[in-house]
Amino acid sequence: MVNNRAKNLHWFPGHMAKALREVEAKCQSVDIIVEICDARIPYSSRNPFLSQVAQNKKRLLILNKADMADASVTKAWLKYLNTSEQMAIATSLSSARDLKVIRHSIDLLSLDKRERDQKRGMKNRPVRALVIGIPNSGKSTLINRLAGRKKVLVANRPGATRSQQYIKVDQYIELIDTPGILPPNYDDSQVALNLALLKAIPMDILPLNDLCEYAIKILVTQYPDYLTSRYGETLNGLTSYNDVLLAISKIRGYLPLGADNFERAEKLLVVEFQNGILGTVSLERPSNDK
Ligand SMILES: Nc1nc2c(ncn2[C@@H]2O[C@H](COP(=O)(O)OP(=O)(O)O)[C@@H](O)[C@H]2O)c(=O)[nH]1
Ligand SMILES: [Mg+2]
Repeated sequence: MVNNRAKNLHWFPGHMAKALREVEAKCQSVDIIVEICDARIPYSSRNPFLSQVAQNKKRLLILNKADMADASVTKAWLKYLNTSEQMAIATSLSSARDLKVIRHSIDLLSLDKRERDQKRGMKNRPVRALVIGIPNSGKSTLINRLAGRKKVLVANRPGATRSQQYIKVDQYIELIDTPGILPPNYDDSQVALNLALLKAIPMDILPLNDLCEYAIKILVTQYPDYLTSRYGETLNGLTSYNDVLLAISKIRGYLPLGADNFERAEKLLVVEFQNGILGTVSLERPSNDK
């Protein structure tokens, strides 16, 4: 019953519309879009309105933080998300190899553009990319890792409302300097739970026990070994909210707080889940209704 208890789940349509207008304006001045989402929740961490504001642009979809996701599920997502309009790859931004894959993918996506340029006699015009995604998906990390020490301002073009600046990655690629921030779409309470459990939105937006209940449900149904390997064999076979939290409270010495006060154990479990301490997880799987 998250809907009734959710505290701050009001995303005003006006804010959403304004953010999307800003992204739309940025899209005008680039050749391709690099959209970045969370590999553990490729559905919940994408804004469904992006396709409306970024039409007719080639798109690279990056399933980031793949190091924290269930590898077999990520593989299934890639198969599902790779389409003729969109190239999908999975990355971990601390990996040098994955950064190479990103560059290579941008190269592939800009083949048409380079051919067009050549026909028009314009040689070596770099491909311009807008990095876009919801907060905390890894936009800044990606830009910094790609640009590295060579972070140079290469253009200052007057736009409709303010000037647009580009960061030179290398001879071939330029990134727009401010990433397009897409608002998370947390009208849907399931999406909000996914976002909060993976730190894509602040966890205090939702009641702690809703988050914890959801985490326990995922763990006992999909990753039962994680509970025992993190908190001990006494959790083996426990599936109910109370049983799991009581066991964790005992093991961690959080009792006596009163037998039904599990707040410390709830916090511990949610924070450890969020930080990937329990193990790699995927909260969403590709299916026909996604
Ligand atoms: N585990 C992991 N963490 C990442 C990865 N990419 C980014 N992060 C972390 O995610 C957080 C948000 O990244 P940031 O670049 O600030 O996201 P932004 O809000 O989209 O600009 C930071 O703590 C990053 O270190 C990744 O591939 N794997
Ligand atoms: Mg950022």
